[in-house]
Amino acid sequence: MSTYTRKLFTLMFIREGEKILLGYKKRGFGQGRWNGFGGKVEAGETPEQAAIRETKEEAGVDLSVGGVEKVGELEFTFEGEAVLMHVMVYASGSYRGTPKESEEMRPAWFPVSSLPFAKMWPDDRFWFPLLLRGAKFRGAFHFRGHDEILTQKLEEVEEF
Ligand code: N91
Repeated sequence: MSTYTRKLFTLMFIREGEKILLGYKKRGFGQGRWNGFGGKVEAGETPEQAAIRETKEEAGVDLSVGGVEKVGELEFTFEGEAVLMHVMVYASGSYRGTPKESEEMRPAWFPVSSLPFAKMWPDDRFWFPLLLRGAKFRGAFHFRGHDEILTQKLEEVEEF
């Protein structure tokens, strides 16, 4: 039986042609890394609503019109910690507004052929290729600290 406390989070990736929008995390968990936009799912919110809200708060971009698609589910655990981060991953190809810096994130577009993996979470190298080719995926990564992956699982899935 698992002794983890499961907490629900979201990550959002906005793609425009051969570019993808990432945010440089200026503070808090994941500081100094390029991330998708997202955070905790609050009480009374669906994960999709949370993903749209967090993207507006962190990058100033409105995704409420064009629609978003769930593309992945990831679980992250950390040695010695009791929380399991259950992350719903979304993608969107249409947005309103111009990405702008917030207190938390500095957004920037990256060519999909040249992502800043050296300044991203180490698991990104494994599941990003699936995201970029439009596949759906499920994965689990167990970390020592924030830099070392101890165990990992990743599979492509047909549907959610
Ligand atoms: O946001 C991105 C691109 N990746 C990401 C990977 C992670 N691995 C562990 N955690 C907590 C992550 C958060 C974001």
